Amino acid sequence: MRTDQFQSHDYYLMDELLTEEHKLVRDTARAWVKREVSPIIEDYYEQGKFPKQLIPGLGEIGAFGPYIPEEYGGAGMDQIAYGIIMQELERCDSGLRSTASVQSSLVMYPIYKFGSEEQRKKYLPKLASGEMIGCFGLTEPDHGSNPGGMLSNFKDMGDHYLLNGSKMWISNSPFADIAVVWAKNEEGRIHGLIVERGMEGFTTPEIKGKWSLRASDTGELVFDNVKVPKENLLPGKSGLGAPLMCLDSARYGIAWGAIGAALDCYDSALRYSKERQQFGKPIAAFQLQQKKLAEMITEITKAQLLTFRLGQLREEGRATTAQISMAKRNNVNMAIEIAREARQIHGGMGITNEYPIMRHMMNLESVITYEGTHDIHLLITGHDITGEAAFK
Ligand code: TGC
Ligand code: FAD
Repeated sequence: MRTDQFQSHDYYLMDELLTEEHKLVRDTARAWVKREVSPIIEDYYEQGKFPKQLIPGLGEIGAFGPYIPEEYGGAGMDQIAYGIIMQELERCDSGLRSTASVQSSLVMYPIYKFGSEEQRKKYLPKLASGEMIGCFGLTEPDHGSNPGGMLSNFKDMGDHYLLNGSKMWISNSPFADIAVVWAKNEEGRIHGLIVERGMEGFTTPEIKGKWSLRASDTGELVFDNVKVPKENLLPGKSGLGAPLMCLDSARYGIAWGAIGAALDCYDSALRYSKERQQFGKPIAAFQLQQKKLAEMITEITKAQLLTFRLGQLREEGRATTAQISMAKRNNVNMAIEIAREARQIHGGMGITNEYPIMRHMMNLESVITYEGTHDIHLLITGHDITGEAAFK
């Protein structure tokens, strides 16, 4: 069992920008992660399972719907607090952060933003506590980066909707109680529907054989003439813009989360470089290793500044999709590069599960692909600065 020796790094004194509440949220989340998750994460990663016993604890630290108002069971916190929690979770494992991101930004957010009052009251408090787990179905086998081309569809049958189609690569689908599913109506307009486990014709096969995000369960959603009650349609918004708004929120959380993974790799590499002796001195004394470490902390610090400002803009309702894309793309790429360098600093030990490096590195290969690939986010920036969309 690995002892979690993590100590955070704050080169530009970012702590001074945080409120007392932010610090409390961070310290609570960090202590919980160290106590409950770090001792078991390697084991669950090897088994390829999400540790479901952590779900109530995630609810207790406010990781499910941190910014959802308290009247619906959320924690009523601000966007910076949301980001801080995502950072603390992903500092331990991207799969842990994934579960909180999906529940908060891809399930609770659309129900809160586009749901009816009855839907909010029925689902949000249970999702906030973890009594109920949700998943988000946008991607399909043949429509990943291009979700607008989706084939999943529903027909109005008078007293219910009839849903057909399938979704692929869905985080938490194998055990989720509900799925927020995006499908087209007879006019080809995209709507969100809440599909509940147990509805006839609805299955959630697990995807096996992942080398990445192994401590997170991923699966499909299959709809074979599923009768969905009419009151399960999200009435507040239709069109591709609705799921893309949810992605803005989740991508923002990932931008923070990736800093957590990078900090963990840097922290481990710094400690190892001071302890490991070669040629009669610590490897930290060699210029080549110092270059790696100095560049790591520089990139982490730049990402911290970028992301904190993004959080302020988001809190003011001014962050654009393109700004969020820039942060998600930059930070995940930064984290993956740092994981690779940290792996080298650890030498042979870096490939073992005594250190978290390879696990972070493999996780980040999913994070750089989901919620919009590295290339798609570059194209979003390109579109924003030139006015020319190069997707099609
Ligand atoms: P495009 O023509 O640009 O837009 C379609 C309509 O949507 C509107 N819109 C937005 N509205 C609100 N908020 C936003 N952020 C919006 N972005 C766009 C837009 O104005 C338009 O409206 P209208 O009225 O004109 O129809 O759409 P496009 O088809 O060209 O696609 C653009 C593109 C490629 C950028 C987009 O589709 C995209 O982002 N693709 C990547 C797909 C993706 O990120 N999938 C993620 C799936 S979920 C996931 O990965 C969860 S992992 C979770 C985990 O475990 O953490
Ligand atoms: P593709 O879209 O087929 O892309 C393949 C390659 O082509 C990429 O490099 C891409 O950048 C490139 N490409 C595509 N289009 C263009 C273009 N126009 N110009 C240039 N290059 C292009 N989805 C959900 O809905 N819910 C979830 O909970 C969820 N969880 C996930 C969990 C995991 C572990 C993973 C791996 C994925 C998850 N996804 C989820 C799906 C994820 O969002 C998609 O994998 C992602 O959007 C990319 O789609 P794709 O895999 O089909 O790749």
